[in-house]
Amino acid sequence: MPKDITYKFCFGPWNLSEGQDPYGPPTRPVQTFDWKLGQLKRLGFDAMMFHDDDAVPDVDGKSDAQLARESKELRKKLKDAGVVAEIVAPRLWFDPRTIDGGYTSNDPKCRQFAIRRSLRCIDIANHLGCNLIVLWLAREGSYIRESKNARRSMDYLVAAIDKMLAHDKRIRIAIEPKPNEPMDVAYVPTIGHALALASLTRDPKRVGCLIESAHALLAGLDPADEIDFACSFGKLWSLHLNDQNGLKFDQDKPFGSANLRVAFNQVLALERNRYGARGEYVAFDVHPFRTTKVEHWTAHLENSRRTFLKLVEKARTYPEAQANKLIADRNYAALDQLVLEHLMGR
Ligand code: XUL
Ligand code: MN
Repeated sequence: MPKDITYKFCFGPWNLSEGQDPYGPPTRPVQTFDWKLGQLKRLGFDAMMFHDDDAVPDVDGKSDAQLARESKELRKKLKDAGVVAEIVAPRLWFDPRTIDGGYTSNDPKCRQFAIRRSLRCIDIANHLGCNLIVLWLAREGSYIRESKNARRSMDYLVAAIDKMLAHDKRIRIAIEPKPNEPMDVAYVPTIGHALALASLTRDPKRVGCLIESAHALLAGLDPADEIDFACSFGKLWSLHLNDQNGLKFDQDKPFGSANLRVAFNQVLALERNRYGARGEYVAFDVHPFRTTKVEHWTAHLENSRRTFLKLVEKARTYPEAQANKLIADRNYAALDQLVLEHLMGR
């Protein structure tokens, strides 16, 4: 295993959430952006990830000049805090015009809105000095299969990405697939789908992906295999580590919380692919449990990073020679136990 990557860490303002769920209101008081940035700095994280309206609230109500001014102010605030913006993602799932999807809405005016909003997201990223745009395709799918045309939707997705690529020759786009929630069935559920879609765009070199552990698990996949698959194509440009207990709602649990071995295998995969060597960040898309008290508000982030770093140590001390001997002997029962005992320690 290479032992030289020093990982850089990241989270977004939404990862210090207030505890609301579809069945109940917030359980912690709303906090300002400045407080969240202060926490990120206090915890010693390196970067912050943004939705366009995390960076500039009420994007649609603002002129281009206002957008430029506010994002430059934010850039200065980040610079003063010694923090960079890792990614910016258009939030295409809150506005009434995205009820039936953004790029794949059946209404042409709504599709135009989604594209216009994405181009403005790119402008914000530019003002922040960031060239990586993330597309979580939240409502690009259907609740009722017959309500949308999946074949036409692929053309709409390619056309929208092509417009973004043409808008700015320096940006790169990382697609973050998720198989369901909020949709019944999403059009881009896995990394294979994301990379196949990338190949249809005008500049496939600039379209890659972001893997979220929970999203892969919801698709019934092992996130470590998704990491190896994406890295075989040189396409893993960002990462949302977290955890998920089975096929439920998107739980965004702390990394390793539900299945330490699955977490370990993700770290092994990151190490063997030298993730981070080209400046990529490890982001934790994790949420505090709803029951979390104000004084423990950042524990899920600190714990995720702590678990990650402990698993890096486990990856770097993994008895590979011993494992290889067992593999050569097809003694997978012993290999299984070797992994468990390595994880449990002495
Ligand atoms: C949703 C999700 C989002 C994206 C950013 O499941 O993971 O927070 O990461 O839009
Ligand atoms: Mn995510």
